[in-house]
Amino acid sequence: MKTTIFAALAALIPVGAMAHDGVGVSDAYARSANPVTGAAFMVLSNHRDVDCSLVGVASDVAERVELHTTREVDGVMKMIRIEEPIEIAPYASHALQRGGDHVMFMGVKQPLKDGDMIPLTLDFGDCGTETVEVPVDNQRMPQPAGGTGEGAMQGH
Ligand SMILES: [Cu+2]
Repeated sequence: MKTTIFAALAALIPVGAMAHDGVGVSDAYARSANPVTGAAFMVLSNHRDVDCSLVGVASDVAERVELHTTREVDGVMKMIRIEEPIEIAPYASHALQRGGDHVMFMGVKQPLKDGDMIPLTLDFGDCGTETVEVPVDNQRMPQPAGGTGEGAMQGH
């Protein structure tokens, strides 16, 4: 898997050699769940030798932007707002993926269409802030490891 390879490389390369010394964002994409709701997924890679935490997300594409996770509650997969920061260990990666943690857009101002670019700001607290452009890709299939991602997205 790409994530594993990247983590292995990151562990071998001294921090000074990296172009980036905070938290890197890769493989980002967003998709529409329905005309007013969408979600974004990506891999967060901590390039530092200290814990970094994703403490907040912001975008002007929607009225509300939240961090969510997916959990089984009474046998049903449900999306729940994350209250605690998402911690990323030194030189580790954390995937925001279907069926797991994700960025949720609620009250989307315009339906998310393929090829649209969504500006997204990720706040990593002491590890800095990253602003990325996330492409909308409604055709992309969930990762095999994403579990019940597709079902979990429905009706939210
Ligand atoms: Cu959600």
